Amino acid sequence: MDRTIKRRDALKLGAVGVTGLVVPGGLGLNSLRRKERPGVVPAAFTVPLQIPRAARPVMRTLTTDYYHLTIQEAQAEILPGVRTKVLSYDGQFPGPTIRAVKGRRVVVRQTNKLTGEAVVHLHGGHVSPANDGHPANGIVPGGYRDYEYPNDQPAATLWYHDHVHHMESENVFRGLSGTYLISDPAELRLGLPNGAYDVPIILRDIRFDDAGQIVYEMGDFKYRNTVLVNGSPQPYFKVAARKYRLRLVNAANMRFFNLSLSTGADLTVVASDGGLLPAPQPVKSIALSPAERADVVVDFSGYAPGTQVVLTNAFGTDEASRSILRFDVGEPVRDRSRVPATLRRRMNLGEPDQTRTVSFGFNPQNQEWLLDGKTFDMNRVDAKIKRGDTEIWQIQNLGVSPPVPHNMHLHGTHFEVLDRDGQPVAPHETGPKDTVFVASGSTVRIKVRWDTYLGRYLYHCHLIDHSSMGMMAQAEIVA
Ligand SMILES: [Cu+2]
Repeated sequence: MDRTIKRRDALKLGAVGVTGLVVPGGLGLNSLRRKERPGVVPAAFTVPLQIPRAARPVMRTLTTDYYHLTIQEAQAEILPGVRTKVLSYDGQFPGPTIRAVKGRRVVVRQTNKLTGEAVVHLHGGHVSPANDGHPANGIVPGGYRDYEYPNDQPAATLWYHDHVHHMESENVFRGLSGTYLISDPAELRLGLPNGAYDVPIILRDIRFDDAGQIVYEMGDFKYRNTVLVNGSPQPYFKVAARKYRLRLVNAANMRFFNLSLSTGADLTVVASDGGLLPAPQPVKSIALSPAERADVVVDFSGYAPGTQVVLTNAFGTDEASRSILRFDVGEPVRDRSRVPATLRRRMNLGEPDQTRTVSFGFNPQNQEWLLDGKTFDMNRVDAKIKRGDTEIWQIQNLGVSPPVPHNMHLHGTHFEVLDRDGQPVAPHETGPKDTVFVASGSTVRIKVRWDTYLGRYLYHCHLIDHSSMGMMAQAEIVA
């Protein structure tokens, strides 16, 4: 505990202007909220950004990389000097990064050493239903399951996480998620920043008790007040004065982020959930709902060594959740990377064969979150879809008061977002997506096709506490 300080003191330190970003009146606001921020949190930007280690294959053949991961309890040092009990893949918080290459199969043996069931979903993976982490296929305590991932899809930032029904939100909150990155030769040829300059930035929030242990409460969006970046609160990241590819992953259960650079410089979006956009899109800010990803290129070459650039979150509720990561710019280094004007061909799913409407709702009598008026039943098929058919989905958030946002995640495919309430969508939503934000009272139209496997895939709200409570359904892909 000696290297940690109480939040109260952290606020004082913040107020003396370490970041230069403390807003007038901010302290007063934080004082009011102090009771909602239990636990011990270090002063801003005192811990280095952790880069989750890459998983090492246990065996490589001509066609396949084999991994063994263990789902287990572990102790993680999230707050300096504090051992926090987490759930983990291989003892890592967040889980190890799996690096796959298009066309090379990956097989992950997941051994469950927890006392309850576990099941692993590769979010954004085009995998068969048997390997998709359906909650019907749980791994019993002491058991294992081999997940086969063909990686027959374009380069993309995916992530894997738990999907046990009713437990997924708690399991993910306690640590069961990690990134899974697919690269491919076409993407490598583009010359985007690579290697040490290609960095996952995994964002989430967490709630601690006074002893620095995780507190999970279903549906709690109020007290999960500590934002973590790659598992640390408000880290700093020493960067060279050159371009970086930052793979932004919203791995939070319920929290939305709206990200910008404190200097007002552009974030150049190059990819979304399912991989590259047709063309790079410079933006001043990027909003990500839970489970959405966006890869951005940030160019630090214009800053003098010693410059501090903060990744800010306009949706933060206090200084610590608004200033979430600081880049400390170092010396310039040779940078041969580039961002070409064209990245890939635009998705073309053709003319739609049919239109389907799905709706997010709520039953105030029993407080149930509903998809199409129903709570999830894994023995029920909610949508029969012909393989190869192109469908338009009109996804409605029917709205409640006060308004609650949702988002839609489809398993087993990627889709094109057509419009939101008839309006064009944000630049990062113009690429292949697997999760899309649907504001209260809003309708989003997407175009989608499942064209590979037959069988059952989930679709659900990815405010994962909502899906845990039943805001989930399943499609059956039929011949
Ligand atoms: Cu929801």
